[in-house]
Amino acid sequence: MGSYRIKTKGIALSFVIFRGLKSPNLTYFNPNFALEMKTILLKIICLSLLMGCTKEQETAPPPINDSPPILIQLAENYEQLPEKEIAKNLNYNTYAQYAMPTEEYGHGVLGDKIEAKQLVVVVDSVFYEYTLPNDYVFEDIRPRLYDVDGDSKLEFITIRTNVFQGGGIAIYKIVAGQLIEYAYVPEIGTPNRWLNIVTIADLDNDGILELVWIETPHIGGIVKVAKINSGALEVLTEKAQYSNHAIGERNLCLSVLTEQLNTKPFYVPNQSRDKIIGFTFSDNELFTFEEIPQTVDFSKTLASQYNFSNLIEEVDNCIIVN
Ligand SMILES: [Ca+2]
Ligand SMILES: [Ca+2]
Repeated sequence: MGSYRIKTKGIALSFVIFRGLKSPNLTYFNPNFALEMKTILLKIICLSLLMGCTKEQETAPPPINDSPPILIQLAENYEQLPEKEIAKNLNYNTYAQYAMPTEEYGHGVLGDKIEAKQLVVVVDSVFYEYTLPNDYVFEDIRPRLYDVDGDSKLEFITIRTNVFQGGGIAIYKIVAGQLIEYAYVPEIGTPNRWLNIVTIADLDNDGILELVWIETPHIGGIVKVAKINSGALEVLTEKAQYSNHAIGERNLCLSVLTEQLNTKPFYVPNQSRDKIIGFTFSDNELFTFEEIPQTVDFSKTLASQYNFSNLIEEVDNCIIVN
C-alpha cells in the first residue's frame, strides 16, 4: 500500500505542474522557459515512476521459509541408496533414510551389493546422523518409524548387519539431542545370513510391543518374537519353515497384521510358498491361527494377494521398491 501511494502522488504532482505550463500565458511569456520546464517535468515524472517501482521492491514481503523442503535436503545433502527411499510419518515432522552407500559387504540379497553406513533422521526440522562403525552396514532399504516405548516420540527400526556375524536388528532413539542405539537383536552369527522384520505390535495386549522377524527367510526361515525393551532383545519363542523374502527382491512386504476376535494375528507365507499361515502370540508362545492354501508371489505384497480380514495398515512396515 505504501508503494502505491508514493507512485500515485508522484504522477499526480507532475500532472498538475504540467497542466500549469500548458497555459497560454506562460507559453507566450517565455517559450524557452516553457521548453526547459517540460524537460524538467518529464525527468520528474520518470523519477517519480522509478521511485514507485523501487519502493515496491523494497516493501515486498520476505519469503516465509527460505530453506528447501526436508525431502529435497535429504536427497541433495546426502548420498542415498539406489532406492532413494525416505520414511515419513503422517504428520510430516519425522523423516528417516539411509545414506553413505558402501560395497564393503558383498551379500547382495536386496537387489544389489550396495548397503548403507549411515542413518539420517529429521525430527521437527532438526537433522540427526548416526554413522556405523567399521564392519557394520544397514542391510535394508528404508528405516521403519514406530513409537516402541510409548513416549509419543518415534523410534527408528533398522536391519543392521555385521559383515562377519550376519544380520541383526537395531532400534535407534533420540535422547538428549543425540541419535543413539536403544535396543538390538544380536546378529545371527554367520556372515551372509539375513533377516526380515514381520511386524511390530502389542500382539498379546500386555502393553509392551512385540517385535517379530524371520531369521534366514531364504533357508528354513525361523519366525522369532521378542518384547521390545532397551538393550538386547530376548527371543521368547520361534517356529521354523516360513519366509517373507526372496533373494534379490526389493519387496520386504510379505507379512500382514490383522485384528480379529480381540487378538492380532499376523500372516506370513510358508517356506514352500504354497500356504499363508496366520499366527497369534500369547503366554510367550506362537500359535497357528489359520492356514490358507495359496501360492504366494514373492515379488508382490502379501496384502495384495489375499483378502485378509480386518487388515491393520502399517505403511512404514511395508517396504517394497519396484
Ligand atoms: Ca518412543
Ligand atoms: Ca505385548
